[in-house]
Amino acid sequence: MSEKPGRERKPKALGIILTFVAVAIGVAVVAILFHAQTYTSPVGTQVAKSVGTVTVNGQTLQHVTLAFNTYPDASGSVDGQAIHPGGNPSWPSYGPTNQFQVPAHALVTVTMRQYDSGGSLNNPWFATVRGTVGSVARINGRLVHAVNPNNVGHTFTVRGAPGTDPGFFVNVPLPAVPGNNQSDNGQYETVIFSFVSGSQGVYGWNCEYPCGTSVAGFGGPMSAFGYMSGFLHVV
Ligand SMILES: [Cu+2]
Repeated sequence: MSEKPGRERKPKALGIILTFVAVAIGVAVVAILFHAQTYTSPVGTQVAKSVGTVTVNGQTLQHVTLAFNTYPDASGSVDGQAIHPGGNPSWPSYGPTNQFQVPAHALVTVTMRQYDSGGSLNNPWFATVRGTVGSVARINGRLVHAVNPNNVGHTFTVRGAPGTDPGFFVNVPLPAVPGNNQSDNGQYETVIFSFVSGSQGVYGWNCEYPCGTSVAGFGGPMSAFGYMSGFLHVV
């Protein structure tokens, strides 16, 4: 009689240990999968270059510049190295980084080269330039208020994180270059625009053109951090 409880206790203890091991493995797998989602560009955060001061609507502001591109693949162009080392080279991507830093309440002039092809926006609302100085962008030398909603490669769309400058919003549609999606034909559209940065805080930016896979074009590069999304740090 006295042996029986002992025999029962052993399998029970083993079961508890196995349960712990299974849970630990599960947690580790989830942690590894989440870690694989993190992305840091080989060049880190691009800190805007100061180029002096400028007067905007009668106010003297610090003037800074940023320069980045959109590519039909993630295998260009940080000194010839992949923007996403070990990532999905066939996915379209912003580059060379997805993290930008600008001063608060400064004029930020962005110069972009858009190398990707594209198609139709889900919502033509994003074909209009919004939140830039004069609500315009200079595309291949021409000032425009909007682009053809059926010929968009990507958009650069910025809003504050919850609680950060809720009135801040910038949307710049980037016209597509001719050619097949995901193939770099070397052609690009030059897109230049300026906006006045908001108050200090973290802002998120993303693309609103369905350039991804599955989920109506909003999966893959559209949902994996770092290809079509990132942060604007206003300091
Ligand atoms: Cu995109």
